[in-house]
Amino acid sequence: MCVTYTGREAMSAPSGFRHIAGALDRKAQENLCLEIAEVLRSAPLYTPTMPRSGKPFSVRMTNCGPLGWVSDKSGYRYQQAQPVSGNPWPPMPEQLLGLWQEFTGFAAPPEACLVNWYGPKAKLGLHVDADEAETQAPVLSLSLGDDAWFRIGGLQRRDPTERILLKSGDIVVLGGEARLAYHGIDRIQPGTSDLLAEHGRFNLTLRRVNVAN
Ligand code: MD3
Ligand code: FE
Repeated sequence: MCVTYTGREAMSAPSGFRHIAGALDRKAQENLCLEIAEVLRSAPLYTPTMPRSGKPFSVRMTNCGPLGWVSDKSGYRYQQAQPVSGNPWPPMPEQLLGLWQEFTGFAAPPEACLVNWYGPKAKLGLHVDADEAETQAPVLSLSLGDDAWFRIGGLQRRDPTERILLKSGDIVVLGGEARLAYHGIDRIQPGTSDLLAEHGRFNLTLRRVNVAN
């Protein structure tokens, strides 16, 4: 862990965590919104359910790219087919492939882009992303729409956490130790952005799933 001093308090963030505030300008954000609208036409948002309990997530999801992350009563996994229609996921927009290259520098392209939609009341509990065989590749996250309080801790659930406000156009790159850190979204702040027609937030996470060779 590396300790960084912000002037007011010492924060202990896992190494390999990069927050690039304002990475995308307004025009780039608007272009991405159009691309997401296109993805949603062939892969509508669905409500995932928790393994075993079958309890619905408050976050709605879809994916683009060759693989998509899904969750239902039988568990979490990546798959080529959409869970509702059985169709393949739509292709990943070029703009996203460019951002992956620019911000991660990872040679192999991402295989999955998970699109999370947060309505005004949605949240995502503290969890670790551990469904990818490829753990050397970073994860790239991109926020669009309303501000969100993101929480990140350490490798253990009991480790101390800190809160970071993610705004529209921000990118977070998780590599190294941070790749396996506990994290989640406490809540969004409805109405803090006018990018989207409705109150809410999109988060896109780009991931390499299989080990590149
Ligand atoms: C830290 N998404 O999809 S993005 C997820 O805003 C997820 O929708 C949140 O957690 C969201 O799994 C947070 C930032 C993020 C993404 C992946 C991470 C942080 C991460 C992977 C490891 C550690
Ligand atoms: Fe996650």
